[in-house]
Amino acid sequence: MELETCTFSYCQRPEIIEVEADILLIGGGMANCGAAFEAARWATPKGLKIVMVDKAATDRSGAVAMGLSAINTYMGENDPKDYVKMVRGDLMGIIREDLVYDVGRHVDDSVHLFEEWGLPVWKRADDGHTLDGAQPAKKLTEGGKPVRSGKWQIMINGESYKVIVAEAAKKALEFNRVGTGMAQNHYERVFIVELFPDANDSNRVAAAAGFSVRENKAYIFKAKCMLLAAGGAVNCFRPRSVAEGQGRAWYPVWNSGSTYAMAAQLGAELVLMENRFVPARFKDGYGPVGAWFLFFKAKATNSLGEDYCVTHFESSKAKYGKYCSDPHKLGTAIRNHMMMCDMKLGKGPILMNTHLAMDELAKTMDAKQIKHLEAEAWEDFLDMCIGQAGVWAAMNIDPSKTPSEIMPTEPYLLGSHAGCAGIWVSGPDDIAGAPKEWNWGYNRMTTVKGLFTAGDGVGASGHKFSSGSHAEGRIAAKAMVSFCLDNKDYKPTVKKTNDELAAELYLPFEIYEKYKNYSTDTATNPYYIRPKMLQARLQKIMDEYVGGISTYYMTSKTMLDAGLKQLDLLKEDAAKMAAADLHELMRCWENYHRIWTSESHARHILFREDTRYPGYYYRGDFDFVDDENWRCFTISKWDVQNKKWIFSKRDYVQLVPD
Ligand code: SFD
Ligand code: AMP
Repeated sequence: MELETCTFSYCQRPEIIEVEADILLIGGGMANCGAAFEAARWATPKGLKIVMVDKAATDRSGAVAMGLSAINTYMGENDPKDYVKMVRGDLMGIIREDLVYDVGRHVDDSVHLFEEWGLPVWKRADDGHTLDGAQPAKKLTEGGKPVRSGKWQIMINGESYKVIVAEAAKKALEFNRVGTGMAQNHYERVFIVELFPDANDSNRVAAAAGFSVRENKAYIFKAKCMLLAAGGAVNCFRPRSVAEGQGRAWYPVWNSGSTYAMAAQLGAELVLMENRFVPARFKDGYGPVGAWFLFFKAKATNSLGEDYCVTHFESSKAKYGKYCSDPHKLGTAIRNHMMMCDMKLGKGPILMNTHLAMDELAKTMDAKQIKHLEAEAWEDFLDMCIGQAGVWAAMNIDPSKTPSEIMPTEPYLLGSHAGCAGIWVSGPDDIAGAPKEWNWGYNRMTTVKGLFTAGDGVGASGHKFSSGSHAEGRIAAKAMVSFCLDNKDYKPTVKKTNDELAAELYLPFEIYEKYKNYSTDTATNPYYIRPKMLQARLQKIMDEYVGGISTYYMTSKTMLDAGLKQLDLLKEDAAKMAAADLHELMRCWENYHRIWTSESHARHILFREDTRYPGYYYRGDFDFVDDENWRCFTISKWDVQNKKWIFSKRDYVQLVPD
């Protein structure tokens, strides 16, 4: 196939801006807000420059954009070792225990900072009642008792959670900017497309190229080290939402796999990319269920009133063995599996019995307290998933009277929630029993020199959530400051010229302008494909062959082989994507990142010959959990020279006894 090139013969050349930094933060989400805060403290006195670049406005970017109603990881009275056990159990026995422990021992400090910065944390009054954030109470650091929804989760008034965390990050960046004499060190609405290796060392990161989604400007950032924390991957699979509702998803639609794709393209090792997260969510609005299960103590049942976690317990245990041997500790994937069993039997809709839960809680309450309880029920969604409150209002659902349907969603790829896809990283150097190979000098550095990650980027270490991602960003930031001090004389150099890089970024513009008059409808053209159509094709392939909703998450070698063939064709067509404006240009590059992420996911599922995560995906040809051969890390690496994927297994090592 003849490849198109951009010579700016048809589209306008952008202004090219080169920015130099010591530490580059790619993404402005929870992890990188933590990193900015932490790095500024240590880097500024040493004269090290920090730059943050976010595709959106940091105040409302990433997964926490809408806010959250709970912080899902807070140790408090718990031992981080128990946290490791919980994460191991939930993720079917394969995690990097050094990384998880490291998050556990640091996470509370981030939560205490959030409260210090103004985030209202609910407290338990002496009489046992709930004091929401508006009522005066002692802070956590002063001995205030949080309202625990579950063992690890605490309730917050979190509509403005991200704004609060971003404010601290922006202040830290400002401190660094003034302290090091920079003109600007926070770039919003700049989408990073690709990372580039150093001209003299192919395994070292040197530069990141991106473009403004508002102005005709291309950016080349050069840095000693980078923290790639651009979130997880959404919209790789065909979503349940259609037509008028499309665009709604549970995880943030603007996290398009940039983290995994850009790391893979550089040759960084990825781990457990077969893992995905399929959350049970309130139907159509994607409202999270945790607060309902844990805080309101609601039960989900099938339409006959049966509890699927009871009726399908024995059969699941017989099939998937020890990972569902304790009815009180069923992991997220296995709970999904049991729900799906009933759905396949036609026993849906599956209902969250909000009304029964509220009746039960109201038994010990007076009228005023009941009103407060009802407000809490609505606030759960108004704080983090406004669309779900909209569905309730539109469908005349009063949660104290009517149950709501829940559904398993389309799959998401992420490393910070109840999933663990991601990048293989160096761990802390002080964990007893951790293999030497798990630490190569700098905490959270990937296998590419100078490239770090955190939050959704770090693989084999789920259940960090918002707070753990922030803490992990801080951990990485400290290591990055050390890295800079150890590499003081390093000057990043890139093989390609800035002009060549800008031409690559703007190629979809050139294609559009060159060919747009070849048809009467600019959406349909023999010479190009618009990103919306390409995305639909990607989603259809992933859905039908790689275990999406249309096959009830089922796939197999034959299906994956067929899907991978189609992905190859899609990649050819992707080189002909066309963009009419800057927004569409971003859509094109998001799709490239999604395709890389999706291919890696499919190839990992193919490599792992067991059904490690029933309820997330099934291999019809290996429908069992095989601990003897597959309780191990699966590692992939894109061989940059030879342009092929290389797969291997790496030993799982248990550090915290059962
Ligand atoms: O209810 C580029 N999460 C929850 N965490 C909790 O602690 N409690 C909850 O209640 C949680 N729930 C929840 C959660 C998420 C969502 C969407 C909902 C409900 C509806 C999870 C956390 O939010 C999540 O774990 C962390 O936010 C992960 O942090 P991080 O930093 O890994 O990702 P991010 O925050 O999404 O930030 C990504 C950033 O990258 C930017 N970006 N920038 C430049 N170039 C590119 N190419 C880029 N691509 C992306 C983004 O703009 C963003 O700034 S509940 O369901 O359990
Ligand atoms: P969710 O709202 O589903 O994202 O879950 C929020 C938190 O609650 C996460 O820590 C989940 O692991 C936990 N959680 C959700 N549902 C349950 C459940 N039925 N049992 C135990 N923990 C749950």
